Amino acid sequence: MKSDLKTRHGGRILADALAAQGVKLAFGVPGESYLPVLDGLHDLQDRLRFVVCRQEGGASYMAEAYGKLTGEPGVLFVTRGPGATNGAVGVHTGFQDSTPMVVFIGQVPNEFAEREAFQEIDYRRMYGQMAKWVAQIDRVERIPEYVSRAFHTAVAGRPGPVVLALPEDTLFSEAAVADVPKHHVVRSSPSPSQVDALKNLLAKAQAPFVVLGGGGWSREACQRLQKWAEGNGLPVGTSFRCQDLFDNRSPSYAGDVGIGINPKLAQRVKEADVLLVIGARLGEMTTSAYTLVEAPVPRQTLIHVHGGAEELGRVYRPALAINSGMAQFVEAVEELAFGDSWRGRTAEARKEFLEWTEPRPMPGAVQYGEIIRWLSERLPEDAIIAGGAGNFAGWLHRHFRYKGFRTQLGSTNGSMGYGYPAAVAAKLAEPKRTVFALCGDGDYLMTGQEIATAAQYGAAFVAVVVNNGLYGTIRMHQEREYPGRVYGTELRNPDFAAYARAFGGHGETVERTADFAPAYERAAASGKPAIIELKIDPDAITPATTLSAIREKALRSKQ
Ligand SMILES: Cc1ncc(C[n+]2csc(CCOP(=O)(O)OP(=O)(O)O)c2C)c(N)n1
Ligand SMILES: [Mg+2]
Repeated sequence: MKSDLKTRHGGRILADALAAQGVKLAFGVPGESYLPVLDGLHDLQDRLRFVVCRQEGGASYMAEAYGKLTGEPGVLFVTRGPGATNGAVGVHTGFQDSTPMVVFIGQVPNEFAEREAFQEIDYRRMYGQMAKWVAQIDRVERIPEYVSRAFHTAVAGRPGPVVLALPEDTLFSEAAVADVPKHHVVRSSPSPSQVDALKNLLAKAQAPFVVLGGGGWSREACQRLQKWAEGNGLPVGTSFRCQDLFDNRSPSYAGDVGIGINPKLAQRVKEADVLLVIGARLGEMTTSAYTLVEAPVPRQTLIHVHGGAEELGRVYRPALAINSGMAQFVEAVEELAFGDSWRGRTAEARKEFLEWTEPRPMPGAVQYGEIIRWLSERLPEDAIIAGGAGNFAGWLHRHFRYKGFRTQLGSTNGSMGYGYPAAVAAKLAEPKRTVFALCGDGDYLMTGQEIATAAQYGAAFVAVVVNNGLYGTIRMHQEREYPGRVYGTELRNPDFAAYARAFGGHGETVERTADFAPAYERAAASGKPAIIELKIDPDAITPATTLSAIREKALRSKQ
């Protein structure tokens, strides 16, 4: 049949391969290293949109957020050397977040390989630790095979990023090859004996606790798991920045097992006799630096369910290890019933959650916790909340109630600058849903120029920039370790509202709590990318304490 195949250049073969994999959006910054790909994409514009961004850091976060939101691999194109290095942050984020991604990087022509040619890097070595698989496509006729493998690998087991380097000669050469059909999502299921073992362990439990997290979930799997947990009166927590895996309004929801955890919840996790961990990796942030669950053999009877076989037993030696996809696990256990004996403890945990998440007064004219609570009630149930990293996010984690699957986009690697581009990607992927971004002043300016991308593609959403004039998180640690010796943590900021307007967006500045709601309504109605600068008192460093209190305590302890 070979004779029926049309001859195409490598760029077109690649573009067609992406279309065959079902790709609808790709993000990137162009480079002369992959011109044939742009030429190939040129003809597919009605099916596959290439979103051109302003810096590869933002572009890579967009691809990551797209993968996280949709479950389909987020696709990123960056040029060699500088593009590849700028784009690394989203790949690292995707790796730690178990997000499917396929990243394409330009590469020097094979005839110049290994000479340290212009912008040459060996991506296998550079990305080796941040990706599930890194390869280089050296022969044009093998492009469909590599792309098919890349998509299969990105979504299989524990999802994650895959990197493919594209030497110039591969892209410019021509071949007559067939496309490969769309990838399968390969996930395993629990065996009947594992389900029996789980049943026996849980049946004996007096104080079980469930932690949900990680990648590979679906809306339906979350809903069915919630029904099972509620039916059995099981208490459920969510791992760091995975708060949207369980409706926070459920009587079974006990809170966020992440950074700045409710001490009462931490105690519950520690004292659980059976800890059922579904999908979470049990990383440093989720375990409060490996104290809630001790490595390598936890005190709790640990049932660990994970999509990646290699993850099971890597840090923790579980009593029962189940290698399974999330939906497959839910399907296997949802008929198991355990009676009502856990309900009393779950109701207590719920009460503690409600107490913990009540906003408390903080210094200054802006009560930021109340604003988050207002947003939690004002935004539609399916609104997507994208957040960056910094202490400002602590209020979001504590006071916002996530109501359903993929209403949260965050970086579990604590990577600053994530929220804004993640929101751009979310709005482009799901234009009908309300999108909201929460950024810090330091955090926002890491990728804030992507407001140009939002304006260019008509991604209208509201972003709040919480301005405390500080790299506040670092200042907090600085005051704790070296009280009064402030250095390298202060910021002199632009007028963020004017910045938004300069890009064709809408700008607001809020300095009092009561002004927030009308500013939000104006911003949301503007139909433009909007920024609300929220000026908070720099002393209000966390939802629970002040910088001055931290400094005084540290000074006292050093006396
Ligand atoms: C890309 C990146 N660089 C540096 C850090 C270290 N870091 C963590 S939080 C933080 C400060 C965040 O500042 P801001 O966004 O203003 O939030 P705030 O803590 O003031 O609320 C820094 C520098 C990081 N997490 N990610
Ligand atoms: Mg700040």
